[in-house]
Amino acid sequence: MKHGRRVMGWTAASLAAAGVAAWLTGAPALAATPKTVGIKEFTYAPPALIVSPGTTVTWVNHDEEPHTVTSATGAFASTGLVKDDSFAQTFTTRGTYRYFCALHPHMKATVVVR
Ligand SMILES: [Cu+2]
Repeated sequence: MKHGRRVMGWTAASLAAAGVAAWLTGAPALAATPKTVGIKEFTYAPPALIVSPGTTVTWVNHDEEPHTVTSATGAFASTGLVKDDSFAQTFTTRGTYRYFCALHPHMKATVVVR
């Protein structure tokens, strides 16, 4: 646990440094980097994605089987995504967003906006 916290701190410091570098050079801020969740072998990857408010998350289905991205609270819902289909959702409010696949309800994952 202590090791994990140290790694987190290092990562945050590096991201902050990169953000300053991006600001100095006029490059787009890191917060604008698109975030993608892959769906493969009936699994969302990563299972827990942490993003900043305002981030658009894109899901891409890599399976032959159709899947959905369905909010557990009804906050958002994709249609059935066939292979190589994608679904995008922009998260503006901080919180924990659990979602699942309506076709395979054992498939579950989370987006954390903070
Ligand atoms: Cu599914």
